[in-house]
Amino acid sequence: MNENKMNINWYPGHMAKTKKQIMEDLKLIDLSIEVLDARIPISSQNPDIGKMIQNKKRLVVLNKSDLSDQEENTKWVQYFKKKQIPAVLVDSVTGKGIPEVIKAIETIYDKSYYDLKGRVGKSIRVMILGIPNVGKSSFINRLVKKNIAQVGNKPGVTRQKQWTKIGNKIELLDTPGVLWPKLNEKNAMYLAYTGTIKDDVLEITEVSYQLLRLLVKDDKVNLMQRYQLQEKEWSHIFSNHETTKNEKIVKLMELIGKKRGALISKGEINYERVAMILLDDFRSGKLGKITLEKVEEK
Ligand SMILES: Nc1nc2c(ncn2[C@@H]2O[C@H](COP(=O)(O)OP(=O)(O)OP(=O)(O)O)[C@@H](O)[C@H]2O)c(=O)[nH]1
Ligand SMILES: [Mg+2]
Repeated sequence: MNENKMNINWYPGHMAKTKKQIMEDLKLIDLSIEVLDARIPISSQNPDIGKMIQNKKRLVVLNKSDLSDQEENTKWVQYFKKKQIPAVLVDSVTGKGIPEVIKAIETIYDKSYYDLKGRVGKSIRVMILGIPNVGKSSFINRLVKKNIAQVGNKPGVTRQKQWTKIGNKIELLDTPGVLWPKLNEKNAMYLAYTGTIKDDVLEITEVSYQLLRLLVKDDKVNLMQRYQLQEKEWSHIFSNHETTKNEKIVKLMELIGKKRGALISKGEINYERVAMILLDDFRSGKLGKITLEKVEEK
């Protein structure tokens, strides 16, 4: 992997400014909701979040849980619970999990909190935080049940603080805080697989190749099904003692390419095309529900 390509400057020059803005906004709120990608709950988390929100209450939303493995989802909820952080599984496209989020917010801020703060009858003030593309806007739209935030858009430049009421107990700061992920080599690759790091800054054949390496280990069944691979085709590649692991993965890419007709001419494989197919299939969930970061590894 090319080192220069890995060390992407996500928000050149804006990082300090963004952080300052978030720190300002955080002063106004009671509870921060951290939106994570359920397929990569660690790599999609900002490592400084704990320090940033300090003694504020926290809630984790494991978003895109429709794309991740159900068993792993449950394990991740337990993982955060052990750290005293309530976590809720959400699919912000369909709105699954949203009622549970509202319930969780209300549970975190029970009546005693307001009595203590002398804020009886006041609303809970909430802010959404998360790295780019994790689904903050989609989640906010679901939470307030209308399209106030623009999905798929880049964070805006000018901004006015606006609070949106959710029911009669919750007030939401309508601008989410965009955090930066930690970009060590491993995290960066996970973020590339999920499409958080844009393909034009990384070599897509390399990203796809590395993803396939991972999938071969844990998700053989998904690959076999999606590309209609035969067991004997698989073992022909993987039982060959004369090829290296790298060569085996390339052979598998070629096989998938043949199955999909991703050819340049005369049977020559179009690797870039295969790479696109694999990445699209993974990101859209066509390869099945797959969690890349497992709790056991943490
Ligand atoms: N399958 C699935 N897709 C989702 C979910 N939430 C968001 N998406 C998709 O993820 C992409 C990014 O969603 P956004 O809501 O724009 O993400 P964001 O965090 O606001 O992104 P920025 O504003 O760029 O920081 C869009 O294509 C959404 O449709 C989810 O729960 N499941
Ligand atoms: Mg957004």
